[in-house]
Amino acid sequence: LQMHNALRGALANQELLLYFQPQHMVATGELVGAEALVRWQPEGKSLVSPTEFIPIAEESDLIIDIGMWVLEQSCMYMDKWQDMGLLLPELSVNVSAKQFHHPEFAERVEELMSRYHIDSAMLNLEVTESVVLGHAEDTIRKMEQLRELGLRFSIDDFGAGYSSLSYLKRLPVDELKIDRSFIRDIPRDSRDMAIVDAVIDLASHLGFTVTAEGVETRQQLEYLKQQGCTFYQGFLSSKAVPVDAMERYIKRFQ
Ligand code: G
Ligand code: G
Ligand code: MN
Ligand code: NA
Repeated sequence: LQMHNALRGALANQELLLYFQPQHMVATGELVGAEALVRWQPEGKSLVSPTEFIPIAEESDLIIDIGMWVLEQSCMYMDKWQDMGLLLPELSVNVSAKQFHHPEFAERVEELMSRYHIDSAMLNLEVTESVVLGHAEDTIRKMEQLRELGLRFSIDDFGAGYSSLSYLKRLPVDELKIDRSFIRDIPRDSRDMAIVDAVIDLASHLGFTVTAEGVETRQQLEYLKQQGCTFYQGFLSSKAVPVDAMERYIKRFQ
């Protein structure tokens, strides 16, 4: 409860900030986008990781306010970067299930895109499979509505949560993000490699792209290249970095 109240204050006192982790094409290494990742910088204290505060925010509607703040900041930076001539093709934003199911979510996304001159092709929304639990019809309808505008959807942490192939069959998504727990032990763990191969195959047959998360070594990248994985992110190219470092990163790649 203490952390919850402090978090509520954090939004009001502008103690939240966005970091960005670059995403690259596996085959060519080109910069294709970034994932926006929230951080909390309490006054006079060190940076707090979202793995500590997002679960607390998820316990109440605070996650909706934080999520909409992240989405607005993401749109604001994309607009700013376009004005600066910085070319980042796409930004991926995490959306929690509660936020997605808010009755005004789609309208608010449309409104932000229009206010910040965001071409819908520049915005990718990451949801976890839990987004469909108990709301399958509503989820599919809302995703279709947003995809008609040109937005894309990824299933985040794929394989780690409530994975069900029946959701995969019905959800109108564009991409699977392979959870980094399956990447970490490549090339030592042959089971992980079998799973990664199968997910890439499955995605390709379903017409989805695949992003591998948590790529840390050249061998892992080489393996993903052999298997035909589309995109990757991870410490091999960069950890999540603050805005100024992300701007330098984009410049370096164009
Ligand atoms: O950047 P880091 O690896 O510490 O992020 C940890 C986790 O926190 C990520 O896996 C992500 O799912 C979650 N997270 C980060 N930013 C956001 C956000 O803006 N919204 C939501 N819902 N989750 C986020
Ligand atoms: O949305 P998601 O939960 O996937 O957020 C990404 C998380 O993974 C962040 O907390 C980030 O710090 C972490 N991360 C990103 N790249 C790597 C990596 O290469 N290795 C490890 N161990 N963690 C990573
Ligand atoms: Mn994510
Ligand atoms: Na993830």
